Amino acid sequence: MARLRKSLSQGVPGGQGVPGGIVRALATPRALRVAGILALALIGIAAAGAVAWANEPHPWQFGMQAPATPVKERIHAFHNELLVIIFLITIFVLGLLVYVMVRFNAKRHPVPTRTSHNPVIEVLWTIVPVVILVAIAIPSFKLMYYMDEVQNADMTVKVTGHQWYWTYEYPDQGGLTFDSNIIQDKDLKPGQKRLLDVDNPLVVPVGATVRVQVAGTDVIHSWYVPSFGVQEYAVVGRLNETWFQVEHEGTYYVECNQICGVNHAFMPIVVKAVAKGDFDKWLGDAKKQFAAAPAPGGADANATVIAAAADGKPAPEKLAAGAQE
Ligand SMILES: [Cu+2]
Repeated sequence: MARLRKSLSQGVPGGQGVPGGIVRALATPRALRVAGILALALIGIAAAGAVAWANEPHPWQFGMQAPATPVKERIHAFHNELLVIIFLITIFVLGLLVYVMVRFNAKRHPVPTRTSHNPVIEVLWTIVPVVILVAIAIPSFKLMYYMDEVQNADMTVKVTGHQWYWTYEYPDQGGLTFDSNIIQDKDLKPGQKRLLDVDNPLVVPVGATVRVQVAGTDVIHSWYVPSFGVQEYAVVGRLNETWFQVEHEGTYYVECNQICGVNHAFMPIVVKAVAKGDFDKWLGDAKKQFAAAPAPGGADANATVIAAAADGKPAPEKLAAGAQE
């Protein structure tokens, strides 16, 4: 660094162009060694991220969770494209700043020029950013519309946010409905994740296109699964829609993503993506387990979760007890 400072203060032989002192300073064996170590560390971090199958938050997590749906894959790809653009712009601006500091400092350039306008540069610095923004906007809108709506869904799941738990409903399955509550610390079994595991996770088949409808009954919550690229607000009186198609079997752990009151941190989301056969088996069991979930106003397929929850639907323990009646 001392060498770099000295080179900078000495200025540039020849007076014009790229400061040769900086180039010399950056080419020293020590600087090259440091750059090499940094590059290796970056490659290591990138490789670790690619290998680890992150489907839950990890301590000191770096970067986004690994994608499990086509939407999230596209979000990753777009993110990486933007990183390249941002990197190039930042390097360009940094280069300009360094050039100005070296070439036009008071010592080297005691008599400032009186230039106040340069039409060519002014047009360029208007047009070029516009072109860059349009180039970013086109894939951005494409992705937004791709995420927005799905035409041919294989199944529908309705998610309702409450203070402070979630209700899942399968309207295509005779209105199968159940609540998903956090497992309290004292009830955790070995292997269960504190603050992340729930009693009844949402189960979906791998490969199926799932339409997700999200609603709320009290305050705003947010149903959020980063590996799916899904984040949808649960708002009273609104039915928001999104979709996902999970490509990898696994359990995805997340949490509500909109501050919704004192127990906001205690309404995790667990989505299990299982093979089609396992899903059918689970469906059979779940229908029996939650059969006596009499949604007030009729347990038909059209009974909405909103109505059920607003009328004070019983807790899962009660539901299970009711099933034995
Ligand atoms: Cu919340």
